[in-house]
Formats: sequence, C-alpha cells, structure tokens
Amino acid sequence: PPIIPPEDLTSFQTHLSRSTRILALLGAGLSASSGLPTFRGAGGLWRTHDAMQLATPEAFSRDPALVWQFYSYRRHMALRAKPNAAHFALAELAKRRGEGLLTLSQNVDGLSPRAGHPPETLKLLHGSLFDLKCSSFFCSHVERDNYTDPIVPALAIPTTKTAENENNGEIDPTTKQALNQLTNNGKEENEEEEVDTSIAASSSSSTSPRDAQAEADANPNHYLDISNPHVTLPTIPLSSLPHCPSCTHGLLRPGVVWFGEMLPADIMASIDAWIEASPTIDLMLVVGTSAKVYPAAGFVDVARAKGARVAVVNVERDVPAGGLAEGDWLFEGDAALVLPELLR
Ligand code: BJW
Ligand code: ZN
Repeated sequence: PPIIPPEDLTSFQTHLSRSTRILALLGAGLSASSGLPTFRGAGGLWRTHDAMQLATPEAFSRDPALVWQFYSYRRHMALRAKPNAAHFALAELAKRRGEGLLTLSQNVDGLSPRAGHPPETLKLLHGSLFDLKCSSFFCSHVERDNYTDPIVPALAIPTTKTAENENNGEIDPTTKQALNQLTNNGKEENEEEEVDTSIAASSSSSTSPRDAQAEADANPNHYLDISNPHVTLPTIPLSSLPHCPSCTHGLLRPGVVWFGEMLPADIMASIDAWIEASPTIDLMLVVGTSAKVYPAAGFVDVARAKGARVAVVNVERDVPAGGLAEGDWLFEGDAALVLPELLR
C-alpha cells in the first residue's frame, strides 16, 4: 500500500471537503495499473517506433497501415483492460460532486466512461480510440462508440505462428513469455497455443464495451502481441483499411487528437464556460500525467490563477511545469492505490 503521510492526507481531505469547484486533469498513468502503457518512459515504444511519432497526421499520411495497426492494437488492449480502483474512485467523486467537479481526461482508452464516470462532467480532451472519423479534408463523417474489434478483417492479427517464421514457426520461448505477460496479465498459458491460420476476424463485431470485453476474454489468443518487434506485421494494402461509409473514398482514422491538431472545439468551449462560471477554483487534481502536452497541461495554470491548490498523484515526482507551490500536495504512488485512499 502507498505510504501517504497522515498529515498530508488530513489536510488534503479537509480541503477537498471544503472545495466546491474542482478541476481534475487525468493522464495515461491512471490506466497504467489496468495494464495499458503510458506514452513517455517505459512502454512509450511500440515495436521500434516512439508512440509519440505515430500520433501525428504526418505518420498517418506516410504510413496509414502502420498507424492503423498501432491504433487497432491499442483499441484491442483497451477493450481487454478493466477500469481500476482509481477510475472508480474518480467516477464516484464525480457523481457526488455533480457540476462542481469537471474532469479533463487526456486518455483515449474509454476506461473512465466504463467506470461509470458521468459523461456530462467528463471531457475527453484527446478524443477516443472508439470514435472514428473520415480523414478526408472535404468530409465531416464521424462515428462514435464503435467497439468493433478489429474494425476491418485486415486489421486482425492472425493467431498464427507463420508471423514468427524465424524458428520454423515456433515462437522463441522468451518472446512467448513476454507475450503471455502482456496479453494475459502475467498468467502463464498452460497449453501450447493452437496453430490457427485463419484470420481472427470472424467473431469481431460487438456493440458495447461489455460485449467486447466478454468476447476478448473468450478469445485470449485473438491477437499476437504485435507491439513485440519480433512479431512480423502483416502487410495491409490501402484498399483493406477502413474506409468512410459517407464519402466512400476517404480513409477512416481514429477519432483522437494528434500533435499539431486542435482539440475538439465544442469540448474546449464547454470547459471555458465552466471556468468562466467559477470565480474561484478551489482544487486542481493532476493524476497520472507528465503534464507536458498543451493545451491540456495549461489548465493547471488556469486553475492556479483562480486560486486552486494543486494535488499531484504520480508514481514519479513528475509535477506540472512551474512546480509545486506552498499548500500543494504531491502524493507519490500508483494512482490505483492512492486515489481510493484520498477520495474515500
Ligand atoms: C503513473 C502511473 C501510475 C505512470 N500511477 N502515475 C505550447 C507550448 C509548447 C508546445 C505546444 C504548446 N501548445 C501546443 C503545442 C504543441 C503540442 C505540444 O503540447 N507539444 C509538447 C509535447 C511540447 N500540442 C499539440 O500539438 C496539441 N494541439 C494543439 O495545440 O493545437 C493547436 C496548435 C496546432 C499547431 C501548432 C500550435 C498549436 C495537441 C496535443 C495532442 C496530444 N495527443 C496525444 C495522442 C492522443 C492519441 C493517442 O493516444 O495516440 O495525447 S500525445 C499523448 O500525450 C496523448 C496523451 O493524452 C498526452 C499526454 O500524455 P500523458 O497522459 O501525460 O502520458 P505520459 O506518458 O506523458 O505520462 C504518464 C505519467 O503517468 C507519468 O508522469 C508517469 O510518471 C505517470 N505514471 N504510472 C500514477 N501507476
Ligand atoms: Zn468521408
């Protein structure tokens, strides 16, 4: 369990109980203990690529198949992941506080919504892995809450060892162990996996995250761990990538916000309105984020300018630019352990 100095816990909880306007900024560290990697630091590499280099419009124009494989993999992993105690603790706080708490999440994994966080006060700054939009400049097609996994058959990773041909189709035992750890949360597979040359797309369609979860649980070998650079990526022709049903020629892309792109205008406007309506902000929670990406990180300064005391929850001493001020808190530890304590 995390060691939270009792006097810090008390002073925080006293302040929380007196706070009426609270802003929260969430990042990838919130979902780390659900098994989803963060962007910076360990886990920020996907195959040999820096995750940050894949999250750009340039990467998508250059190699849409690679970028789609990255996002398809992350959609799959996010569907298999479960919200953790921190997601639930925040969702409960949000239910208790109503309009008094506005939560700004940079996460695209869908775990806060699945923890029951009220959608009215949860702003997804960087979109969602489960939204799709047309990449054509001339088309405005958007689809929300698409949990189909994989989106198109070509994005299914065959559960075959032919992708791993170096050892006569046998996966090297250490790779396999790493694979099992990533895909089964550390549980060893007791059976040798079947060599299945079919494309794992047959049972792909699902209508809700719950169904997708059940489906993913039922098909633990649905995907090879294509984040492992030793697993050969299938080559996907452009024509097999997801296409826009509206204009028919544009490629669909994930409904996330890439570097150099604007955050959704309606979401920014609703945040501005909440801030405008707050003569003061009492508390700013900064959870599991390196707070290096703007404009998201800038909300910490906005809150501070309205008088907020800042509480950082992070496994590292990773604090927003500008550092901590007198009266702030730094709770060092796994958000999934610290937040339920703080918010109880
Ligand atoms: C744990 C833990 C555990 C681990 N418990 N904690 C002003 C100044 C400088 C630059 C800019 C600026 N304004 C705009 C920019 C440019 C750019 C930017 O910010 N660059 C900076 C990197 C310098 N911003 C943009 O481009 C934004 N657009 C924009 O501003 O448009 C207007 C404009 C356009 C053109 C020119 C100028 C202006 C868009 C930013 C979009 C970011 N998108 C991504 C990808 C989303 C899709 C996807 O998921 O693939 O969003 S990037 C990536 O970073 C992702 C994340 O949401 C975001 C933040 O990362 P996060 O969540 O903080 O993760 P990490 O990995 O960084 O940190 C994890 C933390 O958790 C660590 O601290 C760990 O210690 C901790 N941790 N385990 C608790 N168990
Ligand atoms: Zn279109």
